[in-house]
Amino acid sequence: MDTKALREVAAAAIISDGRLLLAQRVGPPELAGMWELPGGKIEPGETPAQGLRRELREELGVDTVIGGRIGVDVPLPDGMVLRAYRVSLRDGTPTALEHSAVRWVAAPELAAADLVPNDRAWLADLVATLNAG
Ligand code: 523
Repeated sequence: MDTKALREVAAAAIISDGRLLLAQRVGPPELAGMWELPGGKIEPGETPAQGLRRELREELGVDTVIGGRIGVDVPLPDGMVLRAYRVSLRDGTPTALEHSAVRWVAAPELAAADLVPNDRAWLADLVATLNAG
């Protein structure tokens, strides 16, 4: 039996001025061109917050503050789990260093966006958070 903890992929709901940051994936082919909450795999020895801050520095060139969870756990293949966190910007302007583009969306544009399938699980929670803000 596999006794290892679930490997986590953490994703960032970066919210600023009532808008959410979306990033456009470059791959794999079935996800290329679709929009996601940026993030990535947490490495062994990292807390989710440490790993997500590292990913956001690498992918967007920003310094961030990682907050609480938003939305459900999304099971991924290979025993991984995808989790979203509320994130605020501390320093820098998000830049697409590893994505093809980034954009800020308010609730109506988010609802209409071509999101990667996994991230659609968080849509209602994200829209509610934006509308509350
Ligand atoms: N997702 C996903 N949504 C989402 C993220 C950040 C990731 O569905 N918002 C999925 C896509 C992959 C897996 O989680 O199946 C890992 O994400 P990836 O490829 O962005 O993680 P990285 O950047 O750590 O991956 P490698 O550098 O390729 O190891």
